[in-house]
Amino acid sequence: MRGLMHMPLVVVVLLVALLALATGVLADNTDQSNNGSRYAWGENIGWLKARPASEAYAAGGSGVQVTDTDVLGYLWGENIGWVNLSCKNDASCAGPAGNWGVKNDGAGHLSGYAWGENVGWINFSCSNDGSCGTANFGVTIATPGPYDYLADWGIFHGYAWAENVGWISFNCQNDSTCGTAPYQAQSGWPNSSGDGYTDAQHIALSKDPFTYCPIMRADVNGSGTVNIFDLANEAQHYGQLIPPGPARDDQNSDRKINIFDLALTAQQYGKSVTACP
Ligand SMILES: [Ca+2]
Ligand SMILES: [Ca+2]
Ligand SMILES: [Ca+2]
Repeated sequence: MRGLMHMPLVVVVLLVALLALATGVLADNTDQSNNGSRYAWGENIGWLKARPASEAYAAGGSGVQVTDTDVLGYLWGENIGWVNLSCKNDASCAGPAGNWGVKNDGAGHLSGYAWGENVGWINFSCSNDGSCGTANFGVTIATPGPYDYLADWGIFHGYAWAENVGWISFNCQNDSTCGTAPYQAQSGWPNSSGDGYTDAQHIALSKDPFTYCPIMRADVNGSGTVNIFDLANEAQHYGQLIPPGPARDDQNSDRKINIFDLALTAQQYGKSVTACP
């Protein structure tokens, strides 16, 4: 204890937090492009970070990990310390606080509560307490739509409400600050590898959801094989911008469908996604 007393407070706090984390769920899938998409902004508390700078994008971190059913891991608040997103992090769901945490309905609509060690409960959806009639808020995660870029999947939108410190915004689009202070948070979920097959699809095929597979990318109709139907799909939208062309056809993500996309798909011709790692 004497040694502890001589440490700066911040070091002690970090050590305690690390000890807590050591017993918890350690994995995150935030900011897969490593472009800084890992921030939320609290109007009264400043920045919250969804993946620590010291950690790589991979299983094994303390940051935010989204699954089909839960949002796990921790946010780190520069001014408020750790925000625990689920009782599952430290296997405390059978404890007196019950089975609390931020939940995912599988379509990116979040609900439930997080717990800030210094700020109390943080509400991720007005549906939690039936208050949507008076203040319609919540946090969502973008999921695949016909014209949505793969690069846009997993981006957080909307607000959470912290009972003691007010609104927490997960995207600069919420408050029109993208021009001056751009920020967002992006999860790898539902497509941690960025290839167009969701994590759930990888897992159903016993494939690694963190590994980009060019065969999956080229299988634009999701049939499991790259063949003439995928090329025909692209040819049907040849020359189109996105939208109205479907983003899934755009192999090189340059927002138009042309010969380069057909060529990339042709490179995988005849292959099955069973060949993916
Ligand atoms: Ca994927
Ligand atoms: Ca196909
Ligand atoms: Ca293209």
